[in-house]
Amino acid sequence: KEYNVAIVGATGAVGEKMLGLLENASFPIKSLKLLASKRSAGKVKTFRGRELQIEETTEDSFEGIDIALFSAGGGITKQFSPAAIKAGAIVIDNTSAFRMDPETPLVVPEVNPEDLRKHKGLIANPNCSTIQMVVALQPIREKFGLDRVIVSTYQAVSGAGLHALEELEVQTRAVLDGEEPVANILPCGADKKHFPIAFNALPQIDVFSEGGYTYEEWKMINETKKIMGDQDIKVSATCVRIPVMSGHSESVYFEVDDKNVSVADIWEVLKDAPGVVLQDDTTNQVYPTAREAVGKNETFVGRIRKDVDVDNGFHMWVVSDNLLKGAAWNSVQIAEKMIEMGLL
Ligand code: 11C
Repeated sequence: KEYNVAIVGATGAVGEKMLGLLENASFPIKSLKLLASKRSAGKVKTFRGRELQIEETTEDSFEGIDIALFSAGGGITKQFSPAAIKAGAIVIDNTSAFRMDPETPLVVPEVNPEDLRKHKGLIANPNCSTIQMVVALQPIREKFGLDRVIVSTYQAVSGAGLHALEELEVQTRAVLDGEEPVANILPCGADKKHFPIAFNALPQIDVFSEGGYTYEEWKMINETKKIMGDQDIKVSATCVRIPVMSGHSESVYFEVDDKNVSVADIWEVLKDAPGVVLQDDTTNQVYPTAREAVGKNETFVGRIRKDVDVDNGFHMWVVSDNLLKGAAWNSVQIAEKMIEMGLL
């Protein structure tokens, strides 16, 4: 079978990566439709040597579409996904619109592919910072049990979109030229105040919510439990934006159920884990960095060490390309997995 695919949000940071990944998708693509807002309609992109014109997304855009990859903001998903599903498409949605909806599977193919079978037309792609963390934690959890996670993130600016990337660039130049950096977007376009990201670290991603945590932090907490299918795992998060273009890094502290686990045991599990690349040799300064992870689909793990005081506690450093495994690749991978499982 060959598939008719649509990308909704084709001009965004994630949409562009989806286009790039579909060039080499493992499944046959019969046609590709690029959809965006009215403003972008008429622009041209190249796919497999052919020029494709971007069309405005409307309710009639999905006739004959088998797979619709949405990444244009939650409002667009809410507005157009019902029409896509009605037209017979499977929607794979990269926004937070339906992630916590009990009827909607929230899937990372390395962790919970079986949840794909429960879909009702829409599958949600988790938040970028959650995806890379669960890819690294799941193999450990399967072998040794997982009781608790405390994560601090070092998140790249591309997570906030192309305009935020431009803001980082302009501010960096301004500071180097001895000027005052002007902030219009970060830490969060929807919030009242803005602070420079250049040469800075901002302990706010998304707006603040319950208990003094931001939405980004709640996403990491709630999505981890849903993907792992275990509401009892204790999860807490602090999400920080740093002046890196792409590649999210995370310091992950976790406690396993088994008290006799060693670092070597964790290495053994992670060295062959799906989607994981172990880079952990401190004597030779081998560990993952954001710069090296960019452009790759895997999640890189290093700096694994035992906690100084807690027998079953460990620390690790987890890095991945937030626009690839954190977004575009996980979405395309869901489509590939569904085809492999006979669901599409
Ligand atoms: C960031 N994690 O780095 C966010 C971007 O829920 O899909 C992704 C937001 C989302 O800013």
